[in-house]
Amino acid sequence: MTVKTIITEPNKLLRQISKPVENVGKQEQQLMNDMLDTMYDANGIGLAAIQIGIPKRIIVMDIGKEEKKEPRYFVNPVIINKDSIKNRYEEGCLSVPEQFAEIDRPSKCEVKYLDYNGKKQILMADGLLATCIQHEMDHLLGKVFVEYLSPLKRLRIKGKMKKRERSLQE
Ligand code: GNR
Ligand code: NI
Repeated sequence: MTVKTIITEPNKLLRQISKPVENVGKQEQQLMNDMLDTMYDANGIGLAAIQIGIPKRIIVMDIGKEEKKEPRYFVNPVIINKDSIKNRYEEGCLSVPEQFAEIDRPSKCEVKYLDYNGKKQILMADGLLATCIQHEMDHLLGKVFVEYLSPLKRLRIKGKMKKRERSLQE
């Protein structure tokens, strides 16, 4: 169990496409443990492996209340169905620290994946869970939520990120 460094924008690794995992073994479980530690440490509700620099199709998530942990693990997730109705959420990303924006995504999605033990699962997600799964799956395709924004909004976030970077270096 180790807290890893989360990669932040701008970094080419975040554009990399993650590869499916061949089997869920000790190494993958170790990675999932580290990802969960890293996510909890950063107070996030989800994390994709690429955010700690590993281009594997693995996601961890916990949208539960702080008191009781409800970790979820998704290996090789595939969305098999999504609602045509959209839902708007104010999203943030641990790779774009302290920046938030409203994003529309399908309000529900059905996802098939392998769990922590390599067992096949199907989940019908809605609400924040559906939003978070889609946000994480974008990371697996090298996509970050700011790419949904207008060029102007993106530019503003870029500027704020630079400013934040400078203030942290002082
Ligand atoms: O911690 C996170 N919160 C969040 C809030 C709304 C929509 C998506 C997210 S995911 C984010 C963690 C993260 O960056 N995962 O990739
Ligand atoms: Ni993110």
